[in-house]
Amino acid sequence: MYNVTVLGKTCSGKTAFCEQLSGSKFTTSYLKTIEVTPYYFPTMTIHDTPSGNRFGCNNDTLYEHTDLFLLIVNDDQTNSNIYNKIDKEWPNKEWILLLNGGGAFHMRRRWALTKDIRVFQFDMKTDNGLTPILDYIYDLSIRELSAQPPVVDLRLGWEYLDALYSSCV
Ligand SMILES: Nc1nc2c(ncn2[C@@H]2O[C@H](COP(=O)(O)OP(=O)(O)OP(=O)(O)O)[C@@H](O)[C@H]2O)c(=O)[nH]1
Ligand SMILES: [Mg+2]
Repeated sequence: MYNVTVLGKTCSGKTAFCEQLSGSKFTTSYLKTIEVTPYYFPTMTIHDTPSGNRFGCNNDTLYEHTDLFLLIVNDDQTNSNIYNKIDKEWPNKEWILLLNGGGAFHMRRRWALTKDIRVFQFDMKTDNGLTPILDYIYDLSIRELSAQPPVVDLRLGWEYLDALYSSCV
């Protein structure tokens, strides 16, 4: 199963994004996320995360098993603390930067370019730009599934070899 983890500051739109992907209607109401919340899809699990470290949660195991990080931002900055922290510990993970809102995000885009990170932009209120993001993530998760065939295939392979061998003797 492909593991996706959604990161970002408080009120950047992490939960709204996850809810929207699971078919919920957009709402302006806000409820702070206080624990990691999984959203299940056929080929992947997307984990919504609480922002900050208010509850002292340790997400190391989640980060370790994450195949793809989605960093959601709704402000324009030259750097990302959360990226720096995670990349230091787990370099070479796949990242995507999601720009939430209609701004130009010049600094964020430049930052992503220097890190070779793919950028998407969307606005959930208008439901604009979500489909290409979901398609892209879905393609990545499918690629992962085909790269690691189920174990049962290997077992069948051994049975086949066994039969081949005994018919030769
Ligand atoms: N107009 C507009 N509002 C948005 C968008 N995304 C999120 N919001 C609003 O921003 C507020 C916060 O969104 P959440 O998704 O709950 O934020 P969060 O990143 O999960 O916040 P924490 O759980 O505190 O970390 C909500 O009131 C949303 O309705 C968007 O794309 N457009
Ligand atoms: Mg949230």
